[in-house]
Amino acid sequence: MPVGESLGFTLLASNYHHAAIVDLDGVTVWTGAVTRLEYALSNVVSRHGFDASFRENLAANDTPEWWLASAHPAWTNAFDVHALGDYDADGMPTWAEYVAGTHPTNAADVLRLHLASVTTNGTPAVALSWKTRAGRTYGLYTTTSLVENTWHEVSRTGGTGGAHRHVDPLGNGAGKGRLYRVDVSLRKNQ
Ligand SMILES: [Ca+2]
Repeated sequence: MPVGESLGFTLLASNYHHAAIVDLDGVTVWTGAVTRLEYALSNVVSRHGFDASFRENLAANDTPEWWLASAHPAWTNAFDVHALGDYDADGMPTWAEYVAGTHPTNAADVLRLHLASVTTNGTPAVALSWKTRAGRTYGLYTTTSLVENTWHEVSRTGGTGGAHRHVDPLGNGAGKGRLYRVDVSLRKNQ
């Protein structure tokens, strides 16, 4: 282009995304959240680097709108309502199913901890298992008292897409009640 002229850009976000950041020569010159942005460089007399970053639109609890729309054909608006609801009544709200990688309209697809009594090396133990999904990290916790509510981490593992099984020897706690909890978190940037 001739020196001294202006150059205009039109940034168009795809569905369920928005333009978020514009950098010029490595410096942020615009931030916001719009689906369409007109940006102009005027009086251009030298070489410039222009970068535009787009982000996904997030509903309640950081649930991506595109994921909600892909999960149910009618979920194309009221995204917060859908994210916070429990459409399949499996006890897990839709936003949590996004984190867990389960399907929010299929009650059979849900993160659930299964327990079984087993014996390991001649002593009582409990076998805990659950289905995992890739891209998630699972923490298994136990406590002997909901009153104290002090949870101890038993294991931490990455999801593979298969079942994960952990055998917890009961040891001296064999005679006490023991509770277990499994937490899941989404690993970002994968
Ligand atoms: Ca659900």
